[in-house]
Amino acid sequence: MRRVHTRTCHLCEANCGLLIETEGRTVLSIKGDPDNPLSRGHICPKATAIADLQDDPDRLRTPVKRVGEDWVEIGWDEAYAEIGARFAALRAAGGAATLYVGNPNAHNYATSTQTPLLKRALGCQGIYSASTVDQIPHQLVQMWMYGHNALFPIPDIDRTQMMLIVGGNPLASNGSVWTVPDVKKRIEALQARGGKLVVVDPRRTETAKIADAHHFIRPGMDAAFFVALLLALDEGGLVRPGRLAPMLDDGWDAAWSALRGFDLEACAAASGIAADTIRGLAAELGSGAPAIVYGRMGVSVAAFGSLNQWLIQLLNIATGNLDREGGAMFSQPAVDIVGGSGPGTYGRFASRVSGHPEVIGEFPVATLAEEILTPGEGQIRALVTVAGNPVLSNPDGGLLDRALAGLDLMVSVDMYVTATTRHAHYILPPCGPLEKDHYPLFLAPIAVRNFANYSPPVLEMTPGAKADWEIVAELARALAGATGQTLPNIRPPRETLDAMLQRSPRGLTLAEVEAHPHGLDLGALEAGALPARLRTANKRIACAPEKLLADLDRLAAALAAPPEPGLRLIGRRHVRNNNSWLHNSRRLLKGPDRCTLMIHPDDAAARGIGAGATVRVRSRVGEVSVAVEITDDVMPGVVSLPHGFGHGRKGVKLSVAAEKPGVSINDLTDRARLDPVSGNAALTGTPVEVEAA
Ligand SMILES: Nc1nc2c(c(=O)[nH]1)N[C@H]1C(S)=C(S)[C@@H](COP(=O)(O)OP(=O)(O)OC[C@H]3O[C@@H](n4cnc5c(=O)[nH]c(N)nc54)[C@H](O)[C@@H]3O)O[C@H]1N2
Ligand SMILES: Nc1nc2c(c(=O)[nH]1)N[C@H]1C(S)=C(S)[C@@H](COP(=O)(O)OP(=O)(O)OC[C@H]3O[C@@H](n4cnc5c(=O)[nH]c(N)nc54)[C@H](O)[C@@H]3O)O[C@H]1N2
Ligand code: SF4
Ligand SMILES: [Mo]
Repeated sequence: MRRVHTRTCHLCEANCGLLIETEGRTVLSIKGDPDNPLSRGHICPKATAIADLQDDPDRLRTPVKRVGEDWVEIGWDEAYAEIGARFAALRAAGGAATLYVGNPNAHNYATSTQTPLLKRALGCQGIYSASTVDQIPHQLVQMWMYGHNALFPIPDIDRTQMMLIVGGNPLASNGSVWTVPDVKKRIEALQARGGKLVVVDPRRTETAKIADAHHFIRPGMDAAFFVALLLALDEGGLVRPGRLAPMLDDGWDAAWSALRGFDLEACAAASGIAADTIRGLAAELGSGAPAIVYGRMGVSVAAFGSLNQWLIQLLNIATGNLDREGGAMFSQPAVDIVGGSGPGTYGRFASRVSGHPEVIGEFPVATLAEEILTPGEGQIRALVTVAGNPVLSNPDGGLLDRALAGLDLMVSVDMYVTATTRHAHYILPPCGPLEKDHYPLFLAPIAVRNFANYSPPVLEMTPGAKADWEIVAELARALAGATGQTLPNIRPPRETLDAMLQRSPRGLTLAEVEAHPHGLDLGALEAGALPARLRTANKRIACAPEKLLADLDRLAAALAAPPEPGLRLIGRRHVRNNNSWLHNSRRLLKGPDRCTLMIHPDDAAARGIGAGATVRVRSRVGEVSVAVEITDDVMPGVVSLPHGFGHGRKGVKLSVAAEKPGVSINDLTDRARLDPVSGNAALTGTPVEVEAA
């Protein structure tokens, strides 16, 4: 029988509504849902690949155990028992264990209800996750300024007149830390009403190409650019927080006295953007019309990631655009994570080898390899990964690769044998993507409208299969049982979700949400939401968190140092890829090889490199060989390589991806380069040498 199912796409942050037509277990089509109030029918090529994922013969359907270089199938109970026994022995011998949680967990509410118990069973103090190669600076700055790490300001693109995007490429990524499906149409609407989009990026990206203006910036120098923008506002008498003024604490003046110690011209020169261009941008941002500054991956995965996110907040406050229609706004989601969880933590304990402070219970992934490789009490000897591929996604993946190979116990909850999971002793695969329910727990709160949408499973679960949350829950109990711990009984995630909905200020039930299969629209974001949402003790915005104010000295030192010569490597995303996975879908793989090194014609000529040549790219930690793409879309002195490739490693079982395996940018990125405040890896701006192979 043919049926059309409504569903929220779980692949990226955009949360598009889908219409999935099935006949039995066959997916006939996947289309955008025109009646979804948030995505309005938008869809990207990745969504159709959900069917490929569901049917992929390479996708593991049963647990497997590694015996030498072979994988043998094993029953669930046997797997849990063996893992439990090995874990108990390892713990008895004093070995430490930890957890790595990957990006797909942000799109899986059910698993997130279980991972805290897995952490507890493993006995680890802090965990590792994709957050420290991604958005942790946002969360840290929000925790310090607004009192809760999940108080994300959301760019109100639909009502703004001026949007400045720094280090984000929503035309490829479909938005990040910003659920904004159909972003291209929203940008076009902004332009049609006389508004303007300006992009600051070392590459003329897909977004830059449709923007009203684009400015190249020297990788890693955004903090200097933001300081220059603030100084230009000050110089022009445009610092006008207006109705925000009573909400600002004493830090506001402290921040300005520190900022005024910088020189606008020197900051502009360091960023590579002319001072007068910056003055022009300040005039537009400070005009009084609704305006937004938004910064994403390019400014987060940088050595000044936290400083950048702080300076962005100051810009939106200085121009009176925080918590205002058409500015950076705060949501009132159906499930209120802010009200329902603690604010987040910092520095309660530190990482063993390098002493990095814990941030919201996490250690920097940049330190995972050293924690595995450095002997001593607390050395990590066991690792569980849940939906993560750190060998390809973490800095100095080559070293991590070698570190994982030496673990005494590694268990991966994943459906593929990847660059990472090939080191596992056991892989526990979840059911197919269409066999799970879905609620965008972490993404609805960052959407451009308040909305809720629950999707039941499209297909019945295959007998013997399990959802991720069940695997994580059962694994946690197996580990706990083997080491004499008891964990609470398993509570079905649907029940937890229903309780979270009911506890939140809107007081919805899951049944009420489910009654709206196309999504429940809870209205536009409301101006003036912040005072009731602020979680700081004094109910004011903490404008100059101590660690950030102090970090301005590091910026000053960087500005005083002579610029280092040589090329800088940056990353890139493509609309047909998703991090390191979805590379095994033939329909997404179509077209020319996307894993190329973009290089400016002048830089290519200076090295005698011709079009299509294969080059060697070398950094402090590694080397790759890759074909070049000569283009003036990258600024001189900058080269760009996409991340997520590198499927050619021995033992990876991704037969389609293997046709165009590419190389991993993270064999070049350096774990020693990170933002010391948040521990986020500085993936961007890696110094590299490029030469003809
Ligand atoms: N140089 C560089 N590195 C980067 C980035 C960059 O821009 N440049 N981006 C960073 C960012 S933003 C992120 S978020 C990280 C991502 O880093 P990770 O989360 O470590 O890696 P992913 O590539 O997302 O891999 C996801 C894994 O989960 C598996 N998987 C997918 N869906 C499911 C599921 O439903 N259940 C289970 N159990 N497994 C599943 C896939 O098979 C894959 O192995 O990479 C980061 N790394
Ligand atoms: N198609 C697709 N969509 C995705 C993903 C994917 O892999 N593929 N991944 C998802 C995930 S996990 C995330 S976190 C988001 C990320 O979403 P975005 O942040 O929008 O995506 P990126 O393409 O990483 O954009 C970063 C931009 O920063 C620029 N950049 C690099 N270095 C610098 C710098 O020093 N300064 C400045 N100003 N810019 C710099 C890069 O050229 C790039 O254009 O995308 C999500 N959506
Ligand atoms: S933009 Fe993201 S959410 Fe929308 S269809 Fe594509 S992958 Fe899915
Ligand atoms: Mo991400």
